[in-house]
Amino acid sequence: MEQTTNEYQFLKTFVDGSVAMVAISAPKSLNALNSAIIGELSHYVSHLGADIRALIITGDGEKSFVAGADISEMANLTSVEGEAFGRLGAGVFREIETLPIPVIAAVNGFALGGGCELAMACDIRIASTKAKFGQPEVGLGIIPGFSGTVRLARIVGMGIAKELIYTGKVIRADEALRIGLVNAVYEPEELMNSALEMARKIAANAPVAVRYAKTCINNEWDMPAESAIGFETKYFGKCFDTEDQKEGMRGFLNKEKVEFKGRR
Ligand code: CO8
Repeated sequence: MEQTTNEYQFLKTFVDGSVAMVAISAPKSLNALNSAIIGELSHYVSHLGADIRALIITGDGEKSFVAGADISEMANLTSVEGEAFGRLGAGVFREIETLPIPVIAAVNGFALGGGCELAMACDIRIASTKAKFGQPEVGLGIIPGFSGTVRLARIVGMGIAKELIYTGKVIRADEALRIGLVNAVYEPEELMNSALEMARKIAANAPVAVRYAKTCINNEWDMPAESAIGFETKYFGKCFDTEDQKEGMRGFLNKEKVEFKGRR
């Protein structure tokens, strides 16, 4: 991927065609998230180009994805300030979760606390064999504050989420795979290529359809079945208003490879 110049202090940004990648880069703290980094991440995801069809989030360096929220910034917070810091991080993670394009977390090392929560805000998580996951907050006298208590149970189930959060234990990539926290595990040198390959595959599909699929999955999750089925049917119908649908089906019937324009 080609690195792009940017105005950020803590983000390295890359682009490869319609795939973008951002690496969080704060080497002195193993990429721990302080409010400046959270602000930069928010700015970056809200200014992605309209031509970008998939985003990869990773951590810079060999050792860490994100080692949590920055403990030195949190140490002296009051309850009001703590709530504000939680709202800041949770807000950006929700922005990521609801981006109109799929987001892949390529977890290359420590994904602890806020790092695990960042990965969980992404649509898909893949990891290197060196990755380590955990929600160690209760060992610091706090609880997960960037939506970990919300998303972990939704991803791995209530019982396992409670065990991980109450014990604060750190698990390896193979265990994360076993419990469904990550979709796949790769050797470290294969991780980024695998993320890129997955992102390119997503980017080659009809962008509006991918966006509608994400909207459906995200929104139907906690709806009653009848409403969820109705929601999907509505979006299924909307697909037939798109040029991509006409082009995709024409290509299939004529045995031609189609390049989707992402047009409604
Ligand atoms: N915050 C600040 N600095 C950190 C963090 C962090 N989360 N993690 C690592 N660092 C720093 C270390 O202090 C150290 O700095 P220095 O070199 O100045 O001493 C440097 O990074 C390197 O770390 P280590 O020397 O500890 O490296 P090791 O390889 O020995 O250990 C670990 C790596 C296991 C990752 C270890 O650093 C560690 O346990 N880090 C903390 C992990 C953690 O507890 N994360 C959760 C934080 S809490 C959180 O994320 C809550 C999210 C919700 C917030 C809600 C707000 C209200």
